[in-house]
Parts: sequence; C-alpha cells; structure tokens
Amino acid sequence: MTSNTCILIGAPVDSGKRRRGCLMGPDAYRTAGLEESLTSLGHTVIDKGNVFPAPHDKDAPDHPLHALNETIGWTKALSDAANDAMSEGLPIFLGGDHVLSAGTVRGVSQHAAKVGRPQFVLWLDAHSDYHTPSSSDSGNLHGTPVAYFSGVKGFDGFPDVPHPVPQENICIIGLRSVDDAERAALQNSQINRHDMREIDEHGIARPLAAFLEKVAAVNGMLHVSLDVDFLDPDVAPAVGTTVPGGATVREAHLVMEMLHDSGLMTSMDLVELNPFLDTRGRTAKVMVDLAASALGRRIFDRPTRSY
Ligand code: HAR
Ligand code: MN
Ligand code: MN
Ligand code: MN
Repeated sequence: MTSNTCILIGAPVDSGKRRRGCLMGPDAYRTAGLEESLTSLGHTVIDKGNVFPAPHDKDAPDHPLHALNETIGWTKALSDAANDAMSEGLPIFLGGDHVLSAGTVRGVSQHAAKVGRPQFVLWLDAHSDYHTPSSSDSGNLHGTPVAYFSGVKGFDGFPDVPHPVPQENICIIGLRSVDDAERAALQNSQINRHDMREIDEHGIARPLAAFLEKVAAVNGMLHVSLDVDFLDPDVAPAVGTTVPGGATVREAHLVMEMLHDSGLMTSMDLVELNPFLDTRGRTAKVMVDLAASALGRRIFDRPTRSY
C-alpha cells in the first residue's frame, strides 16, 4: 500500500441549514479515532485543527437564505485551506454540513488547474445538492454546493469559480431525494447520476468502476464527498436529513475499497455528521471506518478484478 500524508482539516460549518449540531463533527471524528486509524495503516497524519470563516457581515434572521454571509465566509476560508493543503498531502475535511464542499471543491479545483490535471468529483449522497440559491425552497445552502462548484450562475456574493468542475466529471451515487427543480436541472446536464434503484438492480460497483475508469483515463484528480445520509439511517442515524433506503455498510465499504484500489482519490470530505443526534458515537465510528477503508484498510489483499 502506498502511504500518504493525510491532512486533517476541521470544518465545523453549521450555516448550511437551520438544524444545529454539525459544528461538533470535527471533534466527533477526532474522538472516534480517525487519526489513530489512519496512522495504523501506515499513513503520516497531520491534524491542522479547525478552520474559521473569513470575516463576514452579520446575517439577517429573516433573510430567505439561511446564514448566507457566514456561508460565504466559510466558502472563502475553506477554499484557501483546500488549495494550500493539496500541495502538502491528501486533505480530509471533517465537517460540518455539506455547504463546506462549495469551498473545498473550489479550492482543490484551483490546485488541479495549477498542476494541469482535470478535477473530478464523486458525490455520495441521498441528495443531489444541485439547487441554486433561487431554486431552493428551503433556503438551506447545504442543498446547493454541486451547482456552485460546477459553475452554475446565481451565487451572488460568493467568490467566483474560476475553474468549475465540468458536469461530465461529476458522479452522484445514492440518490433518493431530489427536488423538482434539481431533477429538471440534472436531466439537462451531463452530470453522471445513479439513484438507489439503479444500485438495487445492478449493484454499486458497476457505476463506480465506470466513473473511475474515466478519471484514470485522463490522469484526473478525484475529490470524494461523503454525506452521512448516503448511508441508510438505520446504520447512520446522526444526520438531520434522514432518508430511508440508503446504502448499506457493505455497499459503502465496497465504494471505499474500490476507491483505494484505484489510487485515484486526492481529497475527501466527511460531511453532515450531527453528533447531537448520534447514539453512543456509532455514526462517527462508521464514518471513520469508511475513511479508513478509502485509505487502505482491508481484510485480505486481492487481485484487481473487473466489474
Ligand atoms: N433538497 C433539500 C433542500 O434543498 C434537501 C437538501 C438536503 N441536503 C443535505 N445534504 N442534507 O445532501 O432543502
Ligand atoms: Mn458568524
Ligand atoms: Mn449532501
Ligand atoms: Mn444528503
């Protein structure tokens, strides 16, 4: 196994929705032993502590977009942190809610452009998070990062996106809660999207293997964004937006194991963990185990196979 320098970056973002608690996520991952798990796999681990949002105006409580200014502050700070960390190792962003990926993906894409490689994103989520601020009914910006980093217009006040991730370089797996506006926009896009029905019918390995081949063919950089609600709430209850019918623990591990075998993952987000809703840390532990599988934990070595 190749060993990495893993850069842990706490992103206690809680501004992307109204229900509070994701700000405790980074410490829950630390408490669940993420650093120790990765170290035991032979990696060098550097915990950089937590990021803080860039200075921003106070948010008006009655604004239709919840905590817009704070979210813009996070996007700026995390984009810089991500861009910097990419030259030091493999950053793992400890969320925080999913709006943090507006910043992290913007930052890693800037780095990819600098080194002249295409950026890809694997989005593991029950939701597509493809709203614009104006199409969102909830006003919760954690439902918007995919639109932001792929260059959709309408993110007034946010930093511009000089290197948007091309639609065909994005793959969403796990979908089972997509709003009408998102469905229409996705159907008009080149984004690769796989709902739970497809996974039920064909398994999870097939769409993932096809996507990884595309990344490998062009020596792409791969950012993986793992939302807790990708998993079934029976096994990962600590999330504000539970949607029944999610990935099993084994399906999620297979994704992580295949990612590791591919050697393609260059950065990762762990998002939407709300420790306030957890039972005895079980969701934090599942997420730590998944991150460990993505970084090489295995029972036995096995020959490469095709799907
Ligand atoms: N689509 C819904 C909205 O925009 C729910 C979005 C929920 N997003 C997350 N992350 N929990 O995937 O409000
Ligand atoms: Mn603030
Ligand atoms: Mn999400
Ligand atoms: Mn989600």
